[in-house]
Amino acid sequence: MKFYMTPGSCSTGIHITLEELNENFEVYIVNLPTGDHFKADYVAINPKSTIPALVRKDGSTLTEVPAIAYWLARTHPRARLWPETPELEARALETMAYVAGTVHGQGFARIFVTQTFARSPEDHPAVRKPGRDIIDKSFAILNDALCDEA
Ligand SMILES: N[C@@H](CCC(=O)N[C@@H](CS)C(=O)NCC(=O)O)C(=O)O
Repeated sequence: MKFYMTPGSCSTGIHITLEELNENFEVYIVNLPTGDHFKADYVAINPKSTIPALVRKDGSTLTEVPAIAYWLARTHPRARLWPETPELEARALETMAYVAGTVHGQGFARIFVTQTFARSPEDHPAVRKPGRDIIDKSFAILNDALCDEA
């Protein structure tokens, strides 16, 4: 498989999962700061211009962290990464959707790529503050959820 990723980004979770599963894959670094993700050769692979993207053995591309994580878990049942009951499956999806959509997309994105929310540097503090608030709130929620499961 071909794994398109950027070191230090949200693709790291999928990178760790691929390693944990002892999968064979080639890494392709997509340099976000220089805009590799908007270049035609990458857009042809992932028109969303986001990483991660996983090109599988049949040549099809899978995107979105929760979808890639789900597919990897379900196609490696012996690793027992995916729960078995509808309740636990729903809880796993609930957590992945929250982390990818809210914690990452609404929280950390405001801190790491502030300029995509507001071009003018003087507006950046007003973008980062709610990002920080979202992260603090979501970490508390996830901490409580994980403590409940323990
Ligand atoms: N919903 C996507 C989000 C992926 C995403 O936003 N990745 C960031 C890097 S952490 C990215 O590609 N940013 C490029 C951009 O937004 O221009 C997923 O779950 O894979």
